Amino acid sequence: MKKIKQSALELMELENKYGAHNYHPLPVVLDRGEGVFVWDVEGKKYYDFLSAYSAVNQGHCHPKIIQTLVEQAQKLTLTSRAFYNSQLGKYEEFVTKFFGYDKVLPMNTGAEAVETAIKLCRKWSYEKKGLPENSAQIVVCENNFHGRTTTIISFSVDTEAHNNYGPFTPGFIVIPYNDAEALEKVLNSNKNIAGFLVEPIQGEAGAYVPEDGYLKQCYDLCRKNNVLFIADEVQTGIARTGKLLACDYEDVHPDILILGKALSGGVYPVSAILTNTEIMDVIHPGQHGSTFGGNPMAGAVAISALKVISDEKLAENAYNLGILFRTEMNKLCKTSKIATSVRGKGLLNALVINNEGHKNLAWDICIRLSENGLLAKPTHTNIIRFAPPLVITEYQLWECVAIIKKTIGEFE
Ligand code: IF1
Repeated sequence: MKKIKQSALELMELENKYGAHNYHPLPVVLDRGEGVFVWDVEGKKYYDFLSAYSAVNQGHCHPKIIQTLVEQAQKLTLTSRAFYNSQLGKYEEFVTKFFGYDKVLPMNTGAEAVETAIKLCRKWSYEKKGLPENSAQIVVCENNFHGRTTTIISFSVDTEAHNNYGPFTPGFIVIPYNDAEALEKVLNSNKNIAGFLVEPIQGEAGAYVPEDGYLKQCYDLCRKNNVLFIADEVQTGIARTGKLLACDYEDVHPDILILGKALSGGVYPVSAILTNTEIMDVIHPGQHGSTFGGNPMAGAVAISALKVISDEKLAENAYNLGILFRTEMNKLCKTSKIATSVRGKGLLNALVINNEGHKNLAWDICIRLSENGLLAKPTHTNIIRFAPPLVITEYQLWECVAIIKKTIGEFE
């Protein structure tokens, strides 16, 4: 067992005593980050294989993004949308051209962007598609994760996220993920469907990758039925899966694209939805908004964060190193009794742990990984997600593969 110094213990105790217990963190207290590394309060250095749940794709404290943040912070931070500001229009032009859409609606957190997509989809369905008032249904998938608001958790099948938060928001139909036939069936039997909301890869479910062609099939079914295809790329977007968007693998251009997390490089909460003019224009002044959404800090930072993605070719790096990572993990799984399989795309990967007879094995492995200098977090008790910042080099990745193999070996 690693000895935890008093200063770290005190800091953990403060969180335990004064903070809500809505998380169960690994016992490390982080103090500093740079690129793929973070340091704890005792100065121990770790590879960060969580990347703040894929928010710091550009690496911790990327100098260009931080420079933008600091310069903008010294100039103007928040105006509200009661006035124009000198950054927003430039950002809106940049982000729409970057992703190939007509228009953007800026928000702050991922959940808010999902909420925005739901509201826009519903409004579009009444005003353009012509559904009867309050009849709109949005189809979602089992084991989805789209955020924590009351409406979003209304259609979560995760009991932890859902139970005892009712009454819930109606208007959602849950179908199995990775099952285009299920979508076809529901579209054929229900004429009040406005949209299909889907994660191109299910993140929280443990980097669950659907079959090739699934997204395209769903997209085509949506087209055929005049239903909006809404992609939640909050976690999969911004180069994480080896392409700018995970939907790019199937040449699918979602009707509504939802982004968050790495849109700011993880330095500031910036989220957005992107869509075409015909859909976006159903929202008029006063009908949706946010005090912070579209603020000048967010705009400046997001331009900088997206430039880093393309300038440093992070999608290509994630693509190539993802292949290397899964190849090495597959080799590990062949010889290991503990590591059973690896899945994922780009640098969003998950290792499945055989925890029969040792329920907390994945957690214990993560503790040992941290002692060995690599931070990762278990999900669903037997899955370890591995998602380093995309600035990781091949040399560094080999070092991390060695740490993972050595650590698993310690449990065999
Ligand atoms: C937490 C998971 C990751 C997301 C997708 C929207 C949001 C998220 C696809 C909401 C957020 C998070 C939030 C974080 C844990 C986390 C997570 F394990 F729960 F699933 F990343 F893997 N759409 N994902 O993944 O974005 O409002 O948080 O900005 O603790 O809730 P947000």
